[in-house]
Amino acid sequence: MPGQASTITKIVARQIFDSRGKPTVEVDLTTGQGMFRAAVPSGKSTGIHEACELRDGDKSMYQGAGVLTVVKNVNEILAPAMLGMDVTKQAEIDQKMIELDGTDNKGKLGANGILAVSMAACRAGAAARGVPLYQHIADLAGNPRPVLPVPSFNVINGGVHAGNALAPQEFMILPVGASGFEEAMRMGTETYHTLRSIIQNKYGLNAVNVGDEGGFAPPIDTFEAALDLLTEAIAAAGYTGKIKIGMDPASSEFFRESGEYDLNFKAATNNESGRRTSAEMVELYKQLVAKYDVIFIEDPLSEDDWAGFADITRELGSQYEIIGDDLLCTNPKRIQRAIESKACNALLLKVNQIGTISESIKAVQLAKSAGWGVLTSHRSGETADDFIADLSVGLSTGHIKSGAPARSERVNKYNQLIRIEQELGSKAVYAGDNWRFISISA
Ligand code: 2PG
Ligand code: MG
Repeated sequence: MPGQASTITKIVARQIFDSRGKPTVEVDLTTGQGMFRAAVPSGKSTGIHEACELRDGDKSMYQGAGVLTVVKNVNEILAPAMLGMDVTKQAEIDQKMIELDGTDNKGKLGANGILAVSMAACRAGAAARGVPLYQHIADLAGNPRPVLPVPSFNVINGGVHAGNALAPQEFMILPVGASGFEEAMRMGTETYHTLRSIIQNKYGLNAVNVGDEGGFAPPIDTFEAALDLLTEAIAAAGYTGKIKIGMDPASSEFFRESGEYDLNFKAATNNESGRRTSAEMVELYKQLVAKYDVIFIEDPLSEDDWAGFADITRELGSQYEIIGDDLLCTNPKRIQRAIESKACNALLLKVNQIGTISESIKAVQLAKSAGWGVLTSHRSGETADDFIADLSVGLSTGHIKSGAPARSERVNKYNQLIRIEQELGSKAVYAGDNWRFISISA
């Protein structure tokens, strides 16, 4: 029998609201140690191969986006079945929920409900063992070296996250040259505020309104215009060479049935001049990385453009990180296919794409065993839950993206990393130049 400290005595779910004002799921899980809470995020540029985020579909409430069915599933199906289980046994807890759901994509009970329980159980497991959450996660993964990630601040927002005409979704800055996480925050926030002034001077006050992830959404419509702004801001802040650039075009959002990409997909009048083939997109990226200080491209091509992904990885993969987000959906089966077909060389880790912590750990282990990088990620719809901060340290993912250094649902992940760095003291290791690959095998 597990000791009382690690035994689940109660699970209660409720509907709360995310950073876009959309319903999402929160769970309180109780053991002899107390109550442990977790809330799940929600994406907008979601991949079609993600685990099922179950919504009520009742159009008379929340435009169909309610999660009351999931709340009921947790309270009436998962909770009674899991009472008495041991929270230090994360794999058993997650396996039990996978079996109770019984589908491939967690579509019966909802991955959003299952994930909330999985995260809350993980927190309870750490408390039962008397260790910090990042250490508990490191132990679950057999990682002997927890490392603080480089923050990847999304400072220019486009795509479906912003009300401008810019097709690519995210332009990020990474202080790889910082000596530690706190210094990375200083470099990132100074550059963010410098960028604000530059944008205001060029485009006026309206242009410094922000998108879903706290980055500015100026009236620009090309990759080059965004990258010029970042390059100027990094230089003006005094960090040239120390802050690098990452981008997430999230190109599934502008991939058309015709097999082409549409860089004008948000333009008021679209004259089709923005149409590009997969090969033309690869050519565009080659020109961009030659001109700007870019270190990674996430989802350069669409979620099922396996051939395009293999092309760009062959062309640029030795020097640059090519990250699969919609392509992989944190799904070990898709990761395996990408390893075999050399479709990318890094995983975007989003826990709600797969739905349990154990499967997320498996996905990272698989990616790392192939020598890939891993970028821990938030979703564009977030909550105050800062679980992914500890996750990134526990799995030594080398970098984390949690939006701009603005808006509490973004900054609270970065703030938790400041706390972890302080707690580790002289034992803290910052990924820095090592952001791309950190082994987690013993
Ligand atoms: C992405 C994410 C997070 P969303 O594409 O990487 O930045 O966006 O959560 O909308 O899928
Ligand atoms: Mg993405």
